[in-house]
Amino acid sequence: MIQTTPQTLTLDQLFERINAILRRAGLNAVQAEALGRVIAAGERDGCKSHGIYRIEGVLRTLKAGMVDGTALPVLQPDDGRAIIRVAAGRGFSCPAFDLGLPLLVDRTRELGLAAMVVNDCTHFSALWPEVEALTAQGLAGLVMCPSYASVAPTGGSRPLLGTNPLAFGWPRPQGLPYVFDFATSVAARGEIELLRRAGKPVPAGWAIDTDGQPTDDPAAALAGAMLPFGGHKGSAIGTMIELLAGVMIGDLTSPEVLEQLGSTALAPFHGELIIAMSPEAFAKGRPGDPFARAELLFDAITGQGARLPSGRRFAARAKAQTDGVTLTADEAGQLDRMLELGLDAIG
Ligand code: NDP
Ligand code: PYC
Repeated sequence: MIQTTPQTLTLDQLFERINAILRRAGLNAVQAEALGRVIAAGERDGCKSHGIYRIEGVLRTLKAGMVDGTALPVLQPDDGRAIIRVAAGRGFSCPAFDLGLPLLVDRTRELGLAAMVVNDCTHFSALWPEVEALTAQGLAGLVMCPSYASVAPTGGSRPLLGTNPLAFGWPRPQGLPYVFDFATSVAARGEIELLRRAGKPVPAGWAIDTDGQPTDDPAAALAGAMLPFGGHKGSAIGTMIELLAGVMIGDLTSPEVLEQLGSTALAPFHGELIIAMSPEAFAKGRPGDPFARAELLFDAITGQGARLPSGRRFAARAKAQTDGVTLTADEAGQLDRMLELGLDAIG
């Protein structure tokens, strides 16, 4: 039955609903489980741009034959060194990350620093679930990936860089980790798509139209180019991500992704770089406990009335754990349609 009223779900019910939709659409159990957890976590944490809204894009990409929903990621032969490689096999990135995580954690504890390279994956998700998987193990993490050409470099006027997210996490022994996770464009592209659907204007400074002129029209912004955050600084960091998580790992850069995919309506296909560090190993032999010193810094930040990144997200999580997640009638109806019709729900 298609819902016509708002609906409140427990977190388990939300995951089960998403998982069922993904299985119905043809994802194997490994991929549906990994994607279901990440999408449900996005909705739980109030990250609408990477919550249930992304299911439609997953299904559209499957229907277009641009991702293999039956792929199983494969851990590449381990040479005992710092770089761990996982071949996603043209499946989604999330199960590939899950597969490589235990070895990445072991290797980081052994060497102090290790990295996971995920190749040949379709990637649509937020990065904080991966950073938090590392901080939960007492490790610091830095995660990045390209997307598809949609951001003009500062001084340019055409899409070239991706929205290239960058996430960092620091473990806090007594509490929730310090985590930031953001697009290197002013906002994630998903935010503009959500504004378009809501009929709302794009804030000033986010995007330019196809003539290179500032625009507040979401459709014109999506057709034109987004702008990097912080001007030339964001432009350079976005370029660094193209280099480290594209060129350096032998995978596609954002302009190459768009050329292969031919559309920004599908989830991008590229690689991902996850760097894990042991704070104790780096601080060895130096004065002070790195975790205690980090707390002094966090206290000084919040002591000025500033908030730590992820604070809003953690508050949304705590509320959702108690109250569940409320979907609008439109959202609940759309989930029902996707469960009933599978890939036929996608026009
Ligand atoms: P936001 O600008 O919404 O947030 C960026 C970060 O800044 C968050 O950690 C946020 O914490 C924090 N923050 C926001 N306001 C403050 C404040 N006043 N003080 C301190 N910290 C603050 O993120 P984006 O729109 O840039 O990105 C959203 C998501 O999109 C990310 O999760 C990213 O991974 C994802 N993304 C994925 C892509 C992909 O290719 N897979 C591409 C681009 C983006 P909080 O959440 O608590 O507000
Ligand atoms: O929101 O910019 C974005 C995005 C691109 C790919 C996945 N998310």
